[in-house]
Amino acid sequence: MAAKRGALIVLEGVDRAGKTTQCKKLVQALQQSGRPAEMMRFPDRTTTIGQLISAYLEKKSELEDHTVHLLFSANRWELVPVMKKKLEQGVTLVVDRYAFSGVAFTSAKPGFSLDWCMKPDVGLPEPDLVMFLQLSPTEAALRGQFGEERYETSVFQRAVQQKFEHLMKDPSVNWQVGDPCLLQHDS
Ligand code: NYM
Repeated sequence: MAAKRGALIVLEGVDRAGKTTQCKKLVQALQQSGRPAEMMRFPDRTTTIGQLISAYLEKKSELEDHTVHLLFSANRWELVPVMKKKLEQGVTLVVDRYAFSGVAFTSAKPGFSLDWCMKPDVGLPEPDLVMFLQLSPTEAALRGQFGEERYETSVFQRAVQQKFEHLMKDPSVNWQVGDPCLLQHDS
């Protein structure tokens, strides 16, 4: 008998919202409850495309804004066969960022419409659930020591947050908003 399809669960949020920690905890909790689960993350910096993206994010290279947007999308598409296979095998995928980050980050740059930004990702496997980790302004200020990567400034992150808020109005996506501070408690 074919395995029941796994669920595709995406965690989204601005930088430093705690997505990676929550993804790991969720995978652990699913596995402990006897469900096969694995974590994935985008960008996946291990592929050839991912390495181009990583160099750009680390400011070791410059890429034209449309070009890097398409590379982020291509990085998702190149992993689609793997994702589909695992989902069909019954593995639940917990994904740290997906196309929503792609749209929110690029459309926060001047001159990019949401519509244009969304087009390259049309047709990707649709998530069953997208959890948005909402960082409170107080907590964001505490975590304000951004790293060295591109996009890690308060001004840009605020613009990204607004784009996410717009995307969350789409009723065709199963958005759930969570507070990472509350979620981090084990109780
Ligand atoms: N990012 C991530 C994009 O600009 N577009 C995308 O499609 C995706 C998936 O890359 N600042 C941005 C968001 C983050 C950075 O950081 C990836 P991290 O720490 O690897 O999640």
